[in-house]
Amino acid sequence: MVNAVAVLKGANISGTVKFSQASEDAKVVVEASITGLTPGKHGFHIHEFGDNTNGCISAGPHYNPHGKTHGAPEAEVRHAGDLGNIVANANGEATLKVEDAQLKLIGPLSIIGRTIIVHADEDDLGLGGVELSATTGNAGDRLACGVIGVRPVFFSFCFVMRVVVYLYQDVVIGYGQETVVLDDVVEHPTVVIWME
Ligand SMILES: [Cu+2]
Ligand SMILES: [Zn+2]
Repeated sequence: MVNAVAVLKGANISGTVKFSQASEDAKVVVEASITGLTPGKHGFHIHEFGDNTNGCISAGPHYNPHGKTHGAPEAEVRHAGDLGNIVANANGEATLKVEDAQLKLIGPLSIIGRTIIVHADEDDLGLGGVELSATTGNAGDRLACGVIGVRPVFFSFCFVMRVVVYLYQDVVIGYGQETVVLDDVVEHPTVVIWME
């Protein structure tokens, strides 16, 4: 499991985008929460570089390791970084939860260290019929961006306790007892209790 996060910052916009991938061939789960947008659709992409020295501009073009043209997230022909649009409600708040088969956190095509950007306008998903449709979806200005970095993997308290009990089960079973012959009864008695 690899987890990542980007903190989006713009003039009036803030938000977080979390990513996780269980294995290199698994889909990447993307969960975004953004505030301060104008209501409606906003282009949402991963751009090639994690370089924000000149603001979101220096993040470069859409991340496109396979040399394809711009497209919708569900299209076969798309940039790997094409996540389509995120839709803000009347209060300017947008949330998104998707699973994506072309993004990677694990392996040579990892998006960690690249930039995620939310745009001023709607991404036309390559279908707008103008010159920029094929490269950017004509999504307009880069309103907010953040570099995707490694996020720690947290386990629940119960999960951690199960692991501890499993590792130290012989100690736990033997504590305060003169003779312990539990192995004949059930192989991992304490684990059975904790799994309930
Ligand atoms: Cu973009
Ligand atoms: Zn694109």
